Amino acid sequence: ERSTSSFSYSSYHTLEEIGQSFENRSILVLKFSTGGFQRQAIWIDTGIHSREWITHATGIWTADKIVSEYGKDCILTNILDTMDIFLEIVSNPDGFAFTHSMNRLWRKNKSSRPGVACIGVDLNRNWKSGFGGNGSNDNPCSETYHGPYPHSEPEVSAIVKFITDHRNIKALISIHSYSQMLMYPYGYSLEPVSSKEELCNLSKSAAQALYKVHGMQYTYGSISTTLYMASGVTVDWAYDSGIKYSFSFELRDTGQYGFLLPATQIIPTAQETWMAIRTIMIHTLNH
Ligand code: ING
Ligand code: ZN
Repeated sequence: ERSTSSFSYSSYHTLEEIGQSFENRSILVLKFSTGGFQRQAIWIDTGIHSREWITHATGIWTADKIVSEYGKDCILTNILDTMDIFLEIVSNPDGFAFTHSMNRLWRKNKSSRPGVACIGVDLNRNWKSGFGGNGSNDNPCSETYHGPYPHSEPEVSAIVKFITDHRNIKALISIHSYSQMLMYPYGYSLEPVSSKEELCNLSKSAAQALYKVHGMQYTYGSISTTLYMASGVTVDWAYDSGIKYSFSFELRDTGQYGFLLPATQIIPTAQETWMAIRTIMIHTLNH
C-alpha cells in the first residue's frame, strides 16, 4: 500500500504492506525535516519488541500526523522549523515478520549463534548502560536475554551508530506496550537521575495532555520505581549518552487485551500518545 490517503491506519499491517524492504532486513528510519544541516533532533522508535503491534501502528499514524499537521498546528510547525524528527517504526524487522508468520507473541530479535540452542536477544536489554544487571538475563532461552556483549545486536548497534554520529539528538522516545506508563531513567538503578525533577514534571504534563484526549490514565516515574528494574535498556543508554529528555512509553492497555489490543483502539491510542509526544517535543524545543 503506497498511498497515504488509502492506507488503512485503523488496522494492523505486515512489513510488506508498510513498504519496508525485507531484503537484507533493512532497518529504515524516517526523517522529517524542513532543511538545515544536522539540526537538533528528536528520535522516536517503535517496535523494538515485535509483539507490541500497537506501537508500530502508532508510529505509522504519527508519521502521517507530522506530515499533515505541519503548517496547521503552530506548535508542530515551530518544532519542525527548528528541529528534525527521526522515526524508526519497525525497529525489530525480523521479529516483526515472525509475529506475522509463526508466533504472534515473539518479543526478541531472531539472532542465533553457533552452539546456542535458543534464538533471539531482548533488544531492550542489549544496551551498554547497566548491561547485564538486575532485570536482565544471561540465559539465551530467557525472554530478557541481554545478548553476549553490549550492542552485540545489529538492530541496537545501528541505532547507537546513528545517534552517536548525529551528535545533536536532544530527546529520545522509545515506545513499548502495554501498561499505560510514561517512564524516564533509570531502569538499571534505583538511584534518581540528576534531572529527576524536570523529567518527573514533564512526564506529569505529558500524561495530563494524553488524559485529556480519551481519559486514559497513565502512571509515570522512573522505570525502576514505576515498573521494575531492567538493565541495558534504550533510554538508560540515551540518558547516560547525554540525551537528557529520554522517555519510554508503555501504551494501552493495562492487561485486558495486552499485546493483542484490538485494532479499533489503534487510532485513539495514537491520538492520545501524539499529545504526550508533542508535549515532550515542545519542552525540548524550549530548553
Ligand atoms: N516492557 C518493557 C521491558 O522491556 C521497559 C519495560 C520499557 C523497561 C522501557 C525499560 C524501559 O521489559 C515491555 N512490555 O516491553
Ligand atoms: Zn516492549
